[in-house]
Amino acid sequence: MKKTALITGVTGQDGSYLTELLIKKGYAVHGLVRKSSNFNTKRIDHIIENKKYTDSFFFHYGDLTDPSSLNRLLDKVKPKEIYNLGAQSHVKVSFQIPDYTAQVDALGTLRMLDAIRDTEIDTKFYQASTSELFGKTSDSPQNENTPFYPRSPYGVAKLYAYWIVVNYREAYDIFACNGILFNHESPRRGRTFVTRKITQAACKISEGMQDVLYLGNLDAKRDWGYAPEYCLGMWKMLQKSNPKDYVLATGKTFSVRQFVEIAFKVLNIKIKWKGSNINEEGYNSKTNKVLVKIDKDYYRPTEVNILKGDFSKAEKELDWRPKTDLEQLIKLMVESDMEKLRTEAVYRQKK
Ligand code: NAP
Ligand code: F7E
Repeated sequence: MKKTALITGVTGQDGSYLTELLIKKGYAVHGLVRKSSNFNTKRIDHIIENKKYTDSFFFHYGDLTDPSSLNRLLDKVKPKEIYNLGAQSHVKVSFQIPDYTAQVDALGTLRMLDAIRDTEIDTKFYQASTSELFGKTSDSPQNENTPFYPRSPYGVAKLYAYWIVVNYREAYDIFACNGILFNHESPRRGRTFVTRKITQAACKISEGMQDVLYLGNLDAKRDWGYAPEYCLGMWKMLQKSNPKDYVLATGKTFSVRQFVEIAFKVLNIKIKWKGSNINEEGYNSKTNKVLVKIDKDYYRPTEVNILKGDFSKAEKELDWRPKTDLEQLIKLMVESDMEKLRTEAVYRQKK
């Protein structure tokens, strides 16, 4: 019999890679899909539509804000592993919808843990925790012992989720882990996160389909890794005999400005900068055309200035380490976005 796993957030970036990984490992994967007014399964359609996977992948409507849907699903599926990836995951948006963000990201986690308690199923639980917990820290690099200081409603909601996981582990002996993951990206990254926004815009600009890329804080620094490698780390956490919390990161940090430069460099465009703060502009060093401008609407009320993770515990105990460096990651994102633009152009021509 196949081992059964349940993934909330299965339609997201990580959910789709984790599904592929678990199916490859022989699991039957059950995905929680929230109802939307239009199709939201684009990232997993290649699995849903493939007849080869009819006995490996199943999806169920449900929502992290609806406890009865979670209880029913756990009772029906009785998964051996649960990956709680579902979230309102956009930090900037969490300032606009803080209550909803808390309902999904904080209380949604509590509801999942309570469903495990109520149904008394024998399972292992992974919580998608985040480097946003570290927020305004001055410790660098950050590891599992670094104090938390979240800087957004998203970060605060995930802080609640982190502690309720620890509490349920200690109070009810539930096998539950927090994966404290630093930013991880891919060609499947949502288009409003800064990496994908940049790679997509750089491609469109180089093809003459967009004039300018508008960004917010270019000085923010992040530790960016490659999403499929981080999904392998999630799985490794649940294969241990004792539940623990782990940081997954690359140990390197780069600014948004550097990310822009590398993305354009892949397309043979050298970006130079002039001006400062909201008047800073990035221009093509050959043509002098301005390609990057600042729009202060993309600034956040409170920012996380710099993150850099220490993954040594995961390396030692899980034999996990990142493989893809930032230049390789950006190259594969740019190439994928360029491929998509060309496919769409061919499709438009045929219509
Ligand atoms: P993502 O692409 O934004 O995916 C989020 C998923 O959550 C989507 O499937 C979304 O469904 C689902 N969702 C949203 N609201 C829900 C609700 N009320 N009930 C059930 N499902 C809901 O995020 P990701 O990048 O894959 O990240 C996965 C998880 O890791 C998230 O919890 C995120 O906060 C956390 N995390 C991400 C990173 C990162 O760098 N990617 C780093 C640390 C932690 P729709 O498709 O319908 O929107
Ligand atoms: O921003 C700056 C922005 O939205 C990165 C989520 O997956 O990782 C992600 O959160 C940085 C920030 O990701 C724009 O101010 C500048 O400093 O891509 P982001 P994030 O906020 O780091 C963590 C680990 C998670 O857990 C979250 O779920 O880039 N920035 N200009 C911009 N950011 C955006 N989105 N758009 C801009 O135009």
